[in-house]
Amino acid sequence: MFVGRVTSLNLWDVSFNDSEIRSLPRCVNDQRGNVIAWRQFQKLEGPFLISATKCDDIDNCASTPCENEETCLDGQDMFTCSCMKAYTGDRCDVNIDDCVGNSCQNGATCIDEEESYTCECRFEFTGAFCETTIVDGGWTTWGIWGPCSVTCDSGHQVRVRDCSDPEPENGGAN
Ligand SMILES: [Ca+2]
Ligand SMILES: [Ca+2]
Repeated sequence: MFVGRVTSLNLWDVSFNDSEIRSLPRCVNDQRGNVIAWRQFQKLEGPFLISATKCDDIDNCASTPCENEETCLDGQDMFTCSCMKAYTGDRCDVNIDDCVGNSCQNGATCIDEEESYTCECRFEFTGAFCETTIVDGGWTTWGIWGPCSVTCDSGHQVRVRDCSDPEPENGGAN
């Protein structure tokens, strides 16, 4: 029983001398054995481990197996995806987690993107990393009453307060 790896086999019903064997063209599809050609042998069932040779190989990248427009490298009976950008995995289908070691602050949620991330802030924070606290303006206490507009009958008096305690900051209410 044959044990091993068969990568090519052609059988002829004539014998060749050494120089004729050496002169047989390689990787030419129409130059095949007239008893059995590799193309037929490939279809036989047996205890063989058959793999395509350079001569039989196809473009394994033809089906564009790599995702996210990453580069496919054709190999012998295989392909390799070369992930240069934001992805990893055998088919460049796994988005690299850019949230690892992220700089989002104050309990923000990190949103992974392509070669970057964004911070989704809790409501009282803002900034790219949610590092800035939003301060809503607050009322001061009332000032003292002003003078009455008349000396008798009905008049009016004025007192004021401002929205400045604290001053609104970073987009807070005012
Ligand atoms: Ca190939
Ligand atoms: Ca990512």
